[in-house]
Amino acid sequence: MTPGEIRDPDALLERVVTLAQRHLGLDAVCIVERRPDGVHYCRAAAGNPAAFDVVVGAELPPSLVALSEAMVNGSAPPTIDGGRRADAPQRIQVAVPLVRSDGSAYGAILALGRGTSESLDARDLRLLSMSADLLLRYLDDQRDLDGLRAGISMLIHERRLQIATQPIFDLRTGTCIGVEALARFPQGWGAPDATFRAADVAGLGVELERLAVQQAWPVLEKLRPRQFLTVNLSPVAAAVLAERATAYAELPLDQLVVEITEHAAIDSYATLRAQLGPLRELGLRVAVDDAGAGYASLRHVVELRPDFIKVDRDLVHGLAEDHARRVAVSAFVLLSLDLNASVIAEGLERPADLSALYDLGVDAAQGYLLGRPSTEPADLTAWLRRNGERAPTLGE
Ligand code: G
Ligand code: MN
Repeated sequence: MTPGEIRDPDALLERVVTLAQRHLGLDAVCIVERRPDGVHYCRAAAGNPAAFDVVVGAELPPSLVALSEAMVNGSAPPTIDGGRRADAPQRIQVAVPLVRSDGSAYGAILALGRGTSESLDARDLRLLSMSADLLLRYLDDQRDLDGLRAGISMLIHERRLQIATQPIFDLRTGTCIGVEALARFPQGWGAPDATFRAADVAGLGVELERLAVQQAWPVLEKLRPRQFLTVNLSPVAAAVLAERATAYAELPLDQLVVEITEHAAIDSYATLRAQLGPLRELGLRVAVDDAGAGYASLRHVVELRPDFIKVDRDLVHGLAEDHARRVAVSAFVLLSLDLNASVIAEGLERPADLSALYDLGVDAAQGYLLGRPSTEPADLTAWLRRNGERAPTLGE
């Protein structure tokens, strides 16, 4: 499963019961979950479930438990019962089991009606079985999501997030002007980006971002006077954390840069500007991250008036041999002049691209060529010391 594929939970359940009920033309359709404690519980229903004493969010009435249980434990096949039984002469029951992809039972879909079942046939049973298949994908996703949420909660609880730093150098002077804080998770969690996306899906995105900022805090103490620390924040987290930050007067805001990730959609620029505004007045600076990587980057730049434009590595890598990339980077340089911002090239890996950036008037750069992200305190100390002297890899 990739987290992005998880669909809206209850909407799908509602849709399935509604469609099934309309198609079958019966009075009610419901989705039953048999819980580990053996209780048969109605998760969703359409039509008029009350006519059969079925209530969403409550136990199934005793009269339907046997049918549901027969589906769950496989003792009866998918069934159309036309109400020929003496105890329920007028009742029609169509039922199929809900079995997870790992073979474990989840519950059943029950369709209920009054009258006789003459108009119902095997095709109707197939429709209900197909609906069950659809639901199973969702149920599996749901279980994955629960697991994901538990995992992310554990990460946050145990603060298992390390900070790597990566230096940013001024291309004219070779000075280390600042470092970016990059979150690193324990082995098995895959790329940090994916973990943040997963946390978002699990509803824990802001909390995880907050932990990253907290873990990055100690770096601030190591900076020299004019150096900065950048932290990556989604627009939502930036707004939430900005609200809380006003409480901390002791923050060295003039050494802090918030990188607003460019992939993220921004619902309201006005709100974000208003929330960041007071902090920016106190010295907080803002960077637009991954500029040029998505359609929104120009809008971010224009609306947020950042202090830094961080040009995405896809535009930087190979620009020495690519006219179009150079023109695109120049556009950001021009824009930065107008906004009184600085341009930082990201993902610099090749010396040829370094000189091309220099020639285009880009202010600063970051990338494997100048320093790989590192969790070693010694690396950080060495980078921060590079103050004023011209680094051997920079310029001619
Ligand atoms: O979106 P953002 O620019 O914050 O992404 C930073 C990520 O890019 C980090 O995970 C970091 O490890 C990675 N990174 C940093 N420098 C380079 C580089 O020169 N090349 C590549 N491919 N990745 C880099
Ligand atoms: Mn970044």
